[in-house]
Amino acid sequence: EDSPYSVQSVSIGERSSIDDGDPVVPLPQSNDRRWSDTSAYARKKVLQFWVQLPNGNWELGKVLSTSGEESVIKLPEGKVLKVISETLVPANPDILDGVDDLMQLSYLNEPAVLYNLEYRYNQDMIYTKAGPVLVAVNPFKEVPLYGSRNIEAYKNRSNGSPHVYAIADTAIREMIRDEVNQSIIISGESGAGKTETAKIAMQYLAALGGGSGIEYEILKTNPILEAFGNAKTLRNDNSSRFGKLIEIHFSETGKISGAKIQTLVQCAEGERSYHIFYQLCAGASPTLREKLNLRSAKEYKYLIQSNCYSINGVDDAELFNAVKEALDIVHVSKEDQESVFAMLAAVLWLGNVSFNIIDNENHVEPEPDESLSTVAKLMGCNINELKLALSKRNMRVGNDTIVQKLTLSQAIDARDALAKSIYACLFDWLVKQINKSLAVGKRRTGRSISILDIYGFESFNKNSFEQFCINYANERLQQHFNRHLFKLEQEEYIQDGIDWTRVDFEDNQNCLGLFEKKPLGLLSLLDEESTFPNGTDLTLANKLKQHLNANSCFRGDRGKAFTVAHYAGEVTYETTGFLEKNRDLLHSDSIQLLSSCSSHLPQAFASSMLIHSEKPIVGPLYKAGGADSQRLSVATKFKGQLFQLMQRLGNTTPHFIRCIKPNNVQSPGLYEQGLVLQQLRCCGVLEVVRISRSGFPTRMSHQKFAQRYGFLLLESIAAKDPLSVSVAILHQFNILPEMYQVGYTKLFFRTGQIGVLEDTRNRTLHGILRLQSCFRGHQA
Ligand code: AD9
Ligand code: MG
Repeated sequence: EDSPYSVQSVSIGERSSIDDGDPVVPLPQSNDRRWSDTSAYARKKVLQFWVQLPNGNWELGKVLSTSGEESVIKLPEGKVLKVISETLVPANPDILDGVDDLMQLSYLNEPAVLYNLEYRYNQDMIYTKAGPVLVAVNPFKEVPLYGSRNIEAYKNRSNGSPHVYAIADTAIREMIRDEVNQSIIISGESGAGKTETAKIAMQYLAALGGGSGIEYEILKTNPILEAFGNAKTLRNDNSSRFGKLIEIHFSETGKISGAKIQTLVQCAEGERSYHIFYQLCAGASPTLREKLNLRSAKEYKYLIQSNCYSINGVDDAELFNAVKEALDIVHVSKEDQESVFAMLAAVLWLGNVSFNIIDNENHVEPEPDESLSTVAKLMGCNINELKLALSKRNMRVGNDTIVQKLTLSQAIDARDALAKSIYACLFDWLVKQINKSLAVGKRRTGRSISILDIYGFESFNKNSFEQFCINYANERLQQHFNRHLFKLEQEEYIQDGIDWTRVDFEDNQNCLGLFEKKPLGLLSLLDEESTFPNGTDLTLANKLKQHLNANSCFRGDRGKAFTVAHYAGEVTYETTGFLEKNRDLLHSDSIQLLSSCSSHLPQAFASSMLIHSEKPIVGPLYKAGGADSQRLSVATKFKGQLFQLMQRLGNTTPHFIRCIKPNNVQSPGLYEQGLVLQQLRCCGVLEVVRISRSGFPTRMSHQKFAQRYGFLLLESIAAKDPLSVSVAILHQFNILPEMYQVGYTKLFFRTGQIGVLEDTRNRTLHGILRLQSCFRGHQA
């Protein structure tokens, strides 16, 4: 699709008169012809139009005159320009400024949507509905939309404006009404506000389902997971480096009974390392410092690489105390907490281990200094075994084992791989402890609401393995979104015999196939190449090109690059580093070292690393307890976790929230049209509004409808079958024929229709209840 920003040249003259015969500079053709309301017919009726300026932004203009194919347009500041009439996009009347739901717009086009969101954003109304989807624009400042009073207002439905609270409220109600598990799926770019949105949703659920105290524990998982899983990046000071699904369980009485967290493996590191390292260095007590031989952050090589020790407005020492308190609350014992901190210190000290070259083949041994001895002490291992693990490698050749000395770069890799694995295991271990503490009690109903906070689609100038994984995950989620909103929608209409002109929608099955097909898909080929000792980034690229060129979503590029046509646009990946990042570089010697440690955490880590699996082996084979244990490639592990996630989401009713980042500088009050538009397109918001509005998004079975509203009938009708009752209700309430359709089994309504009925029903019910209590009062 062409970018709307490929506008070449438009002259905007500051002129008082318009008839001086300047040559007309042609604007490019409108790039988006999907909007029916850009038709010539629509154009005739409107007074105001959107005009695209050379910088890509849209401005509102009035038509002064039209001759032939061209129109003369006046912009707000009196500027006048000539454009090709066809490129004008009709604007909505002023009374539609800032509507709650984009579906209410008479003219539904990109500039109208952009303008509506901006209009609301400028008044701190950061939430807007796009049909069934909630759009949230990051305010980058505190907005007065949260807290107990607002929660109360959504709970008793006195506030009807779009909000995360409203979504959470609907989820709870539907969970109870339909007895179906729900999910709230939050997506968006880095820094768009997903994690904050997830917390806001959790707050609402905790407020409504609270009482047992477990909700407090659940909320306290946030500071822990953020300390250990988030880092400062260029795009977000508090960027989640992992994806998470938190499943909140409810009891029969609608109270929270427990929760379960599932994480999606951690992605690339940030500009600064994980927050917890800085927090530990800044906040540890003198006793703890001495125990861990702890120094200031500036003395650790892993932390000085970025030269960024603090974050504006963040007090690391204070946060450290908050993390400790949160760990208390989720029942991680003081001893375990100390072990956790010891592991963190061990990772930091490992980074300071240096190597000396001992022969002329560049083989090395670790320097026997304070770093090395501190690591050994913290992990509880023998210093000589640590030395060996960092300088030698046992290789199995047939039935023999040979010992290979490591060169400097191999030793550094081994050291860093060990540090990374310890950290990754520590994170997983913590999640496991938290899950134990939150374990769903016996009174479980099996009903739950899951909140998914996952990194959004990424497309940069240079895209690597991390973007490859992230975008693959998003492709899966998009399919979930599509399936739910479009496919199911259509199928349901057709099944129920509703007159429904088929709407085409993009299915991304082909792109998913490109990733997942066996044996000739991106993931399989990547794993295969990763097992070849001689595989390189170039051989990988060539292999992909050789096998995948037939797929229309794939294109081999020059050198080591390839392009995938994702649902959100094309992304070109550089295979540089793919194999290395996909292989698990941890040596069996390092795992053996961990299992030999006297501290219990390293031992637990060692056994968790040895996964018994049928999956393809990448990296060396390990012997443990007599059985061959295999370690998975990063991509395979990722895919496995993703499938687990999707499986959990599969049986839930989803609610979607799309977070939008209005600028790249994390500043309040700055709304960049181009940036917003690109995100709206990436997450399919525009498409979904168009399709939802054209259909009948609300539906109810005849039976349910008759049951729910039948008592409102003023006159009793002869036939008592649900269909007849339903039709009688529709007539009584004067619902216009174009606002509903009667299917074989269900009624289908246009947006907003059922609201009227619900209101009447609630009013009537309240009336009855009041009468009853009056009556009882009299009796007494
Ligand atoms: V990433 O993919 O994990 O890098 P997120 O999770 O999408 O990203 P996050 O929720 O961390 O972004 O939001 C980034 C920052 O935006 C926060 O630290 C807040 O400063 C700011 N933010 C986001 N949402 C809100 C909000 N509703 N109110 C106020 C907000 N500030
Ligand atoms: Mg986040």
